Amino acid sequence: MERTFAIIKPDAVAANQTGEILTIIQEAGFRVVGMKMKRLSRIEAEGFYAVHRERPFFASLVKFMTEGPVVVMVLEARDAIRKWRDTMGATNPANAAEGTIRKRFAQSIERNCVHGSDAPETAAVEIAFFFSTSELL
Ligand code: FUP
Repeated sequence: MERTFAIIKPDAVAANQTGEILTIIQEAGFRVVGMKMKRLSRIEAEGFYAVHRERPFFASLVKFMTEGPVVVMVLEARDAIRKWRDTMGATNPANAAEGTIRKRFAQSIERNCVHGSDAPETAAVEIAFFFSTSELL
């Protein structure tokens, strides 16, 4: 079993898509081992996306990620990292496959409704960024 880190981003929470996205997650066979709703501070969003600090979209991305509440989650499944990225679809919804979350709900490459870790090392860092061990059930 593997764990990955997921976010339902502010656009999807504001559009009341949280329930539908959770249904997709559960029907895909993930076990939700941690989940909370919170509003990211600017410091948290900048820290979470620190690898993108030099990119031209960084300031806009931080503004978007702090505009309203998000749902942060830890998902468990066999091959969870790849499986969740396949379930989300491509970063840019214009390139996302039919049936993926981003194809269905996302508006743009920035407002793309969900996040998922891209590798085991980043999953470990991202999970620890938001969850203590006792919050993973
Ligand atoms: P992903 O791994 O799918 O989250 O994608 P990236 O790590 O490449 O990008 C992280 C976030 O930066 C994306 F979810 C959205 C944002 N982004 C932009 O806003 N503009 C871009 O051109 C690329 C990424």
